[in-house]
Amino acid sequence: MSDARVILIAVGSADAAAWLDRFRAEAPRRNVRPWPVGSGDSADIGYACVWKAPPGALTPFRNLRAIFNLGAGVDALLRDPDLPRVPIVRAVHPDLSMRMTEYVVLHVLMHHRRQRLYDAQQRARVWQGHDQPAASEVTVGIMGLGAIGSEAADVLRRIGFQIAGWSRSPKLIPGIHVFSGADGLEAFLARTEILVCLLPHTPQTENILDLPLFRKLKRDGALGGAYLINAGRGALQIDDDILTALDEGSLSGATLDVFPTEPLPVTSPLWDHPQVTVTPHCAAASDPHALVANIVRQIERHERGLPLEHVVDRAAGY
Ligand code: NDP
Ligand code: OXD
Repeated sequence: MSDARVILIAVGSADAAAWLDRFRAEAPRRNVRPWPVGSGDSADIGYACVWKAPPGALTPFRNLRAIFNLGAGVDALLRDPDLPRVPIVRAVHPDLSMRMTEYVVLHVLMHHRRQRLYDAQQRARVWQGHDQPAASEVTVGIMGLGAIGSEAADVLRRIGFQIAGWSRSPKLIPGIHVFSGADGLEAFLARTEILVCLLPHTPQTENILDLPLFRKLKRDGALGGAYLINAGRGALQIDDDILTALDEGSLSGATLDVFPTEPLPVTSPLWDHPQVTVTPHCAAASDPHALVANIVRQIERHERGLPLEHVVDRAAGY
């Protein structure tokens, strides 16, 4: 009878070897194996650390005790109909939250400080300044106030922006005007000039970033228009609605890190739209050097009978 303590690394991205090396360094007395393993060894696998593995990859492991998702979003994992019914732990770490916060702050300031306009002026050798509202005159609205959204909100608040937030459940966060649920969405949008989306992809959030939503944003504030930043998931947004909103003026600019189809097809008009900034789902990479020690610690805690942290609520989808 196996005691199922082997750690499986099932990573389908280019950094698979870096994850394997890091786990071997952090858990030197454990057997750490890359996916796929021979069928004779599958009973020994107790823990699976997963990112971009093919659907069904974990089905053979009947003694699995927990799955560790090496990113924050578990939408891809939960789409696997054969995923074993064991606890799923997602990546929550200050390193990941801060990388995302860097991205959010960079792009909020890019819109706030009209950097795209100054870039265009530089190319045309135009020396002309424009009105610059103070951060305190501008409201940034953050959809999703979880591990990442709450960190980004805090940093933006300290820069001086007015911050509104929207989450599923009500919250009290000092200095942030929090709205929740479907009932709170309109009031949240009505005060938001720069909309930052950091929601997970669930059945409830799919396609939430659509034309009717963009039309409810505040356009007559200090910035004189509304802006979108989506670094959550591509399935939250409807690309054609973003283009329509830009054309009609409901949006004055957009920064998109994620797309319904990734990589973004070369034929997409988003690539060369003058008001759109495209980045290739790179807002925050999970760094093995930051994350692995905590996963190994969680495995050790689990084996001492202590609860796992950051366990995904499968019914809620995040
Ligand atoms: P969390 O689970 O900590 O937070 C999710 C937040 O979204 C919570 O505040 C939650 O509300 C809210 N939420 C979920 N469903 C709804 C809903 N139906 N209506 C309103 N609010 C809702 O996740 P993280 O902050 O760790 O990560 C967020 C997402 O960021 C990930 O799922 C992933 O998709 C994305 N991401 C993208 C990266 C990139 O490189 N582009 C990198 C890392 C993450 P409540 O607080 O009430 O539960
Ligand atoms: C994540 C991501 O969810 O990188 O961590 O997208």
